[in-house]
Amino acid sequence: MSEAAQNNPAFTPRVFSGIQPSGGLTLGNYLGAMKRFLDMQGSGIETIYCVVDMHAITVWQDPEALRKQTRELTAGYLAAGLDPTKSILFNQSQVPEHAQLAWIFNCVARLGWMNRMTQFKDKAGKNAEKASLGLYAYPALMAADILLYHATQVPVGEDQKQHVELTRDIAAKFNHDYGTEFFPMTEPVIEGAATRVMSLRDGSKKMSKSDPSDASRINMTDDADAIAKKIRKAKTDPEPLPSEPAGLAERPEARNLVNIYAALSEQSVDAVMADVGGKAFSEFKPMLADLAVAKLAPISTEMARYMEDPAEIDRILADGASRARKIAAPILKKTYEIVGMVGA
Ligand code: AQP
Repeated sequence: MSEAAQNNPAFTPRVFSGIQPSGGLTLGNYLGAMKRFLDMQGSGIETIYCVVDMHAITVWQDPEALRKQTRELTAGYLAAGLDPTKSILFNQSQVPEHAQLAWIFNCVARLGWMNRMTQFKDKAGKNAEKASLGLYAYPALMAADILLYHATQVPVGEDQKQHVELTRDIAAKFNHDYGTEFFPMTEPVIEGAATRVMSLRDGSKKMSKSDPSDASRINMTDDADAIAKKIRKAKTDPEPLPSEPAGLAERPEARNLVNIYAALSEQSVDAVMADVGGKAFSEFKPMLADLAVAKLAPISTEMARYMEDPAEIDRILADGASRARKIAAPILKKTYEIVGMVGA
């Protein structure tokens, strides 16, 4: 029995996760999150996936760009293999219960907890006074996204682990304060060789949609030439690849490229090292570029095809939202009753 099921015997197993339409989809989002989402789609557990547009506006988004990015991310989910008849796929703002539950959780979460969130510190940087209140409250909205569906498992990349832990803290405090067992203790699912894909320009920084340097990331819409060029120019060191994974410990850029190779080829890092150990980067980088193009080109072609029919994308999102609301509305109603809201 999975940890999630053991910890939540009273809850039907359910998977929820989301991605922000805050820019184009990156290889990091794909390997760290989306590919994992798709693996869970066929697992027999209900899967709910979201385009979290309300999270995206915690930093400035041009309205026209936000609309495009929302549709493009939806196209990315579909092109990568999400089947909207098997999973629920929708954008967050079409289900207002997310914002409603987030307010309740704003009143449960403690300032001390929020102050420990490293993503806020990273994103607000030195100018925290000018960051939006929404960016600070982001993890409480994320807890609402998850708990609104009583999700027991959340597939995420390594960077979101702290937020899923905060979700558990919020659920536990709510349950304790109101003397109930209403919310589950959600488990993060962080698996695979690429739980933290790093920037191609700096092995100490996460690959990110919003990095000002386009060369730092592979976008899912990049063509074969762009992918090959970015991999060729990726920062590395002058040594050949070691033959044991331990030899990558102090070589973050080399480790990153090997992890990407392992995730794309669905092999363990050990198996990849056995194959490529001893090779120079001048030999390994073209192998990686060929593999990346072979895996990503069909997805980007499909994405472009979906983008030719935005009305169909909007229809899929609206249908997903109405199915999501059928689950969310009764859970919010019960939450209001527990809290003491009259008329709930
Ligand atoms: N580099 C990464 N490696 C592995 N997983 C990653 N994820 C993001 N970057 C990497 C995972 O993708 C999911 C969606 O992330 P998000 O869009 O909600 O926000 P994020 O984590 O802040 O991603 P970005 O790309 O860095 O967006 P911006 O630049 O807008 O902040 C999550 O599961 C995340 O772990």
